[in-house]
Amino acid sequence: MRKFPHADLYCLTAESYSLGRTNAEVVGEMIAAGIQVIQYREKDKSMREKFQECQKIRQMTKAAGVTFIVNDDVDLAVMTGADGIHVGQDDLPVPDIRRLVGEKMIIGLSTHSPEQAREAERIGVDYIGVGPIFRTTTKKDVCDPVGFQYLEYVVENIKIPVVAIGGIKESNVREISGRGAKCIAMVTEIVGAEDIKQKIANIRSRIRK
Ligand code: 3NM
Repeated sequence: MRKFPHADLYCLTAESYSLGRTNAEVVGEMIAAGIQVIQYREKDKSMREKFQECQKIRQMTKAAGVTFIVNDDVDLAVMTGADGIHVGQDDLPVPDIRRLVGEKMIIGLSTHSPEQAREAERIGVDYIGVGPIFRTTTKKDVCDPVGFQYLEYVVENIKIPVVAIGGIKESNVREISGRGAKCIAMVTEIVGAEDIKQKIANIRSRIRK
């Protein structure tokens, strides 16, 4: 079985929310805080820039033993030796991506309904994103919040790993972990924190209490 690591938090990059820091700088802070899964997600850069950033972040994550996942761009994931690729419902079909990337690469899929979650399991996705739990403006064209009902459905019925995402903050994270989500993803709450290490420590103390 392909390995999506056990991880309490799943961090994503977004330079425009990072208070002037580069994606690589932010990733360095995340690694220093002990984050185990990092996704490169960057909507506003050229392919060449993204390639160069992913090469650097791949080096950093590899040295630290951190799982590195690339959003959307299968070519970028393959060419930089990422551990995984994350796609959405309107991206290339997962079985076709699987043929291209082979059995070892992790494939993650964003899902927004029980039907999509069951289909993800059927076609061999390694983990699903479940969201948006709360309203978020970080992802453009995202659907309305799916709320707790869909989260509770996947926790009870889906066997592959689940990553809750969308509008999750230090202030509401316990509502998510308390409903059985083992892995929680945040973008702006973490990249937009002045002190990323302290923010991650605060979030963890909320999850574990
Ligand atoms: N995917 P923030 S919501 C990247 O529902 C992403 O699939 C979502 O950003 C989904 O933590 C989202 O800043 C953005 O709300 C989450």
